[in-house]
Amino acid sequence: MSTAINSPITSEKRKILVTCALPYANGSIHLGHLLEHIQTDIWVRFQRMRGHETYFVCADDAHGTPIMLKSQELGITPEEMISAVRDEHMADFSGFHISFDNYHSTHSDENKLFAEQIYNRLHANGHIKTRTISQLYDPEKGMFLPDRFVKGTCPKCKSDDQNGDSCDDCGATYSPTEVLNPRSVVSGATPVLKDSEHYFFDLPAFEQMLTDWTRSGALQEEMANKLNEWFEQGLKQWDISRDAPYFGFEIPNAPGKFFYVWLDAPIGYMGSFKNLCDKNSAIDFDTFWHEDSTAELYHFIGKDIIYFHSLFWPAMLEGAGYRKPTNVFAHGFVTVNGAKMSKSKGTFIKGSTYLDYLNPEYLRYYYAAKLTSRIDDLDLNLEDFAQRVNSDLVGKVVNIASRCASFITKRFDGMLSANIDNQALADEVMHAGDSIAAHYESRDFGRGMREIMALADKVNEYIAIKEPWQLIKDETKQQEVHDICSLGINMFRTLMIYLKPVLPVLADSTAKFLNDELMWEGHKSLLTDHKINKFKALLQRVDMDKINAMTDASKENLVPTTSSNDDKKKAAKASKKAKAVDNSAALANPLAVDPISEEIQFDDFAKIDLRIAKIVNAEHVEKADKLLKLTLALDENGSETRQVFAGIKSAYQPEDLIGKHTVMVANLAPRKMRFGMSEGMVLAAGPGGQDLWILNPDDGAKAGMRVK
Ligand code: NOT
Ligand code: ZN
Repeated sequence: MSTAINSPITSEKRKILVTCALPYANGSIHLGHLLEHIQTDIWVRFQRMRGHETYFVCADDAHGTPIMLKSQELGITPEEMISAVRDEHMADFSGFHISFDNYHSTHSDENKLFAEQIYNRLHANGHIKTRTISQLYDPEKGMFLPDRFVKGTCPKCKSDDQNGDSCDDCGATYSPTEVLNPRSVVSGATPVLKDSEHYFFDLPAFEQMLTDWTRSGALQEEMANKLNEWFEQGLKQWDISRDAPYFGFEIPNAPGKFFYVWLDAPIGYMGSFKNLCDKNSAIDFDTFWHEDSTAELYHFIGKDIIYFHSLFWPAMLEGAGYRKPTNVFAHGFVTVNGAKMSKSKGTFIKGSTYLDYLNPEYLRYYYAAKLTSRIDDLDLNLEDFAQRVNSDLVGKVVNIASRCASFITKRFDGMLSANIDNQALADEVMHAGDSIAAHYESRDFGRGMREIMALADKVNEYIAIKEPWQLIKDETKQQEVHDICSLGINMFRTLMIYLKPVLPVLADSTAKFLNDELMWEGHKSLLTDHKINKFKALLQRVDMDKINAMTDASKENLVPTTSSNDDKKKAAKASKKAKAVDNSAALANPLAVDPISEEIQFDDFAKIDLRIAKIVNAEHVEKADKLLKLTLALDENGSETRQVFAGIKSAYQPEDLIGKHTVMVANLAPRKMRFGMSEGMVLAAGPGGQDLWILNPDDGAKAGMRVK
């Protein structure tokens, strides 16, 4: 049963296609990438929750010179490399609960088809021009050198070892042909000038359309300013061809010429969406891309790639007869502890390293709490991060549930009261839905989070004033306790509905706890006379030790882990080279594999005495951040027990373990640990953190049984 308040029904159903920028297929996902993917994912989950037909697609950006060269360094084909990297990227994104509808690659049939089609249409419409240009060429390697692959002396300040296009010392920018004593980063050879015919996209022809387009929508203020600057400087033709050898798509009717990676990268959005449509016949490609489409199309990007998305891309779409984006949303860069992410400080943190130590929802929340709709940079201050998550999520939100739940379970048989103790408080929390939704919609997530936390403060204050833990002692106040705690649980539920786009997993465990789906519309009603389940700890506090361990491990990330020394040397060399050519990519060996575990003989296996044990006691171990101390009984009446220290604290509260059965290794030689003797092992499975499960045998199993 639920008690509804009156508020207008959400507006009509929208069709929304959302993308975020395509990560390059030669480096690992790091916390900088994740700002964008988390921002986009929150927005997408919010739209889905509101009932809009929303699709979220992405892909790896698989083409270009750096990818070609890196695969050569690794001694594998580019196809092998990009496929391994794509697997790695997908695993990282799923670890952070990024809910793509599709994750494709720009090196795909669909993308080739659209790249050729768009190019052919632009060509037929007279938007492709050719002319011969002169560029630096590596005579040893037999290839033209992109700017970043030339190094030399700065023509302005004469400082040595500067990039081909800009000087780190004096900040000058120049053309690579102006560099003094130039050398090729690829082979070390002195480059020579060489002529070649290039293909250009005639961007200036689209100036009027682009001006109109940028004024038609609600562009971010900083973006509008930037575009005005570019219009004032005058648009230039864009070089879209590269000469072989190049990893990419060959240009139709132009042997030896390839599309520049940035030509087919945005087309990758279409390619990925087409691939989704081909897998799901209910989604119609044209509905989203036809010239006259009324569906909405949004690109979330970093501030460094605005030019591509707000000039080249809309112009290409227009010139080829497709619709243009509804809007492009740019965000700033991530700094860590106030500075650029640094490998030596351990603040260049890969997504997978983060996941080894911390719950992804902490980061989702912290980014949400600091995101605005503007293009400002965002600082991930690691101490503030721990403090903010602990105080907001654990101390405010989850605290409401942990203060109220046990009374409901123990005293009121898990049933929420039929009464509403404080209608004014309930109304205030329920009515905030529209304003919080407006903050999500406008990507002002930080404001939304502040509003939610202010409500959580009010609810906590209400509970603190009422003191149900005192009232419970008075036999005549039982109904009051029931009503207070029921309202507390309801308010927790409403806040978790608001937080669901940010914290999908916490919302999921909350849904199970409350027997309720936490739909957006649910914020307008309360659960009364409703059965809930036993409360289990929903979220652990962030532990500063884990953060430190994560930054330590990030320092080690500089040398990728591989199975043999030879591989290590090779990978380190490749990494060094990659560093020289691509500072933006993390230095992972894409082919690093988990070491294969050692093979044992049947006799070795037979020695292991696996036994069902009953956990008769479990307790915290002082100063240990991972361990619980378990007392395991090898028979049902507990006459033979073993003491075991198990690293399962992140996943279990001691009180939840007592009375359970599990599987243990009973004949392991006792080991002296810092906290005492450990006389066995319990078996558990899972990636770690909260996702760790001790093996839980069937109900019929009794302590002492051998496991066969
Ligand atoms: N791989 C690029 C980058 O900066 C982003 C490509 C985004 C897709 O990491 N395209 N467009 N336009
Ligand atoms: Zn200089």
